[in-house]
Amino acid sequence: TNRVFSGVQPTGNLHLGNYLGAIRNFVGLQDTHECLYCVVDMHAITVWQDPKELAANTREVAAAYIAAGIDPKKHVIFNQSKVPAHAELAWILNCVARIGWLNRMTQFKDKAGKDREKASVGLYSYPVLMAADILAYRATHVPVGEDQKQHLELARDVAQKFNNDYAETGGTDFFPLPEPLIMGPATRVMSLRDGTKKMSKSDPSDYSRITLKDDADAIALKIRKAQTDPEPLPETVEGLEGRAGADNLVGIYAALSGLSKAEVIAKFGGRQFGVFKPALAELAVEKLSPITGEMKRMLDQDRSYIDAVLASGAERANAIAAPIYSRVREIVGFI
Ligand code: AQP
Repeated sequence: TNRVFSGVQPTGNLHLGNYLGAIRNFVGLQDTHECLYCVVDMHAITVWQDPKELAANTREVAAAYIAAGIDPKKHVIFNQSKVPAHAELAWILNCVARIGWLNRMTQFKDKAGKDREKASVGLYSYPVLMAADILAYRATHVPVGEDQKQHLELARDVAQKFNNDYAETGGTDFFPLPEPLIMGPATRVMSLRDGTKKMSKSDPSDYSRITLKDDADAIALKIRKAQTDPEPLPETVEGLEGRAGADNLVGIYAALSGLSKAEVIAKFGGRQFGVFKPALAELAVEKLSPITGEMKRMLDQDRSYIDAVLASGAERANAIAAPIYSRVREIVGFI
């Protein structure tokens, strides 16, 4: 069977990159795959989170999933910490993964910063927990943004090594090697303040990202202030090369409209940003406001519904993961 697993961290500031690079693609897989979409709260605490905010942010991600169009009756929406198999399997996989593999992870290097000795051990072994998230369900496909590609490769290596290490007791082909699904024209949305950096939740500047909490005015303001150059838009897609800010805005327009970048350039090539930016703002508001409006409604008025979705999702996720983990225990030799 084809089983999809993916997750988003409840670390606040859920943004357009998370939506276009991940959540929107989750929605599109529902007709063809069995899907599990997780709010990865255990990943979130690899960097300290205020407990009250963590709870609110967990509901926010769940609300985004539902508002974006994931059907919680047909598919599974849950938070990671409610299903014990994630942590249990992560321990075993920590013993399968090699330190040398983790040392190559660029996200750790970026997030740990200069003083690496002060980073949490959890941040370091984050990719192993991510492998456990996926393998706990023997998921075959993982829709993610481009920045997660390296972690997915590690998950495949971990699965392969587990299967080999435990071949004699039933490991052979036990874990499928999960395939990344890096889909659509917006697999890497860039910061609105710096077109060479990815749009991110932790950027100190609120102007760097459009969040799923922004109203129409905030969206318009942030796009108006987005960093570009003084030239008008080029007449060809090739003309976007070396113009990171312009390229990013054209990419966002393409992703939101369903047009290709070439089609966006055909429409706006030669025009000034004074024309293009308001058009982009209008499009962004049109596409995002139904989702952000529904999120806000749920978070303000229907928290018990969100909690019920998460509770039912956790039960169903556990029903899939528990028997798989029982097999893992046997394969490893735990009695
Ligand atoms: N800029 C982006 N463009 C496209 N996809 C993106 N994703 C994140 N940023 C972009 C994708 O969103 C999913 C959820 O991400 P996450 O919350 O699990 O982790 P993250 O990558 O750490 O998120 P941020 O926003 O980038 O946070 P910080 O500030 O901590 O670095 C993933 O599928 C991711 O690829």
